[in-house]
Amino acid sequence: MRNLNVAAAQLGPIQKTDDRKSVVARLIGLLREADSKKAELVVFPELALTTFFPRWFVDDITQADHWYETEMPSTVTKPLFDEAKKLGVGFCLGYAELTASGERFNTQILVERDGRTVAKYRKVHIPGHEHHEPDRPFQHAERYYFTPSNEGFGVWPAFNGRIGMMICNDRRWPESYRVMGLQGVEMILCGYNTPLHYVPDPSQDVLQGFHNALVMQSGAYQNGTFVVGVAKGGVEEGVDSLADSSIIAPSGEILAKTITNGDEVVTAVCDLDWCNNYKNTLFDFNRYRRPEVYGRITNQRGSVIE
Ligand code: CDT
Repeated sequence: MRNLNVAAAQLGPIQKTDDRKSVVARLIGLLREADSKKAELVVFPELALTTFFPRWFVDDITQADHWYETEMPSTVTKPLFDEAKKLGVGFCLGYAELTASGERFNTQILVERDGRTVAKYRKVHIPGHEHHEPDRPFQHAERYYFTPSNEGFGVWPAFNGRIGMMICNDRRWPESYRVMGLQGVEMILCGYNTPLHYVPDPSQDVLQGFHNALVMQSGAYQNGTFVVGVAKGGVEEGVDSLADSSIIAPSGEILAKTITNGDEVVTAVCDLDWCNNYKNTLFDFNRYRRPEVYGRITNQRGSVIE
């Protein structure tokens, strides 16, 4: 048995006027609650330090610089890192990253229980639109604010297991899970901000919770891995977002799920050896996969009708 007690630390809304200091205080509160539940790893949502700013468009992108972090930790985020190290709890935190060379990424950082930074993951699949679409009730201009990362999906030895990361829209793409599955991933950490209203096709609105569970449970099962999906939910600046944070087993079963759309911590003890029940049987990749007939997966982007 390799038990890892993991916490999904869901956030309720962060409004535009909430400053970083108050948000970090909320994160520390959730961290302490997770610690009181004996969690060793606490997973926070995507863009967990600010409101979901891609819902507004600015003509000059530098006007949005204040939403991004230029260092991690910074003076304002350091108390979270210090408290986690003091408690001996690791964490995964999503934030907007502005690099020294001026690149903008939607990023998650993974920090071990001793305070060591394990890795940064930068979002690969960037949804939404590049340009201002004034007819929308709210923007989802992630493709304006973030560069899609070309670094791909890593898996790192940490927390006595093999840990991978993805961010929000990545969870809808089977390739995200499979690339990590092919590196022996045992737990995938995923923060998200998912508006309940999907502007391009509102018929999907009532299915948001179903689709969220569908993709993460399938990805877990098909790759023999735990998945921890953590929301920033509730009504943020008038936009209602999905909560439903959950911890999913390699069987595809949900072990723990939030019941509110506000700040809430749920935990589950995850035996990472459970992954082998799936990795060594039905999903024994080495025995059963047929990469020689999967060429289209990496050779083309859109579907080709011949
Ligand atoms: N943050 C993020 O990636 N959200 C998307 C919303 C749908 S695309 C407008 C998601 O896949 O949940």
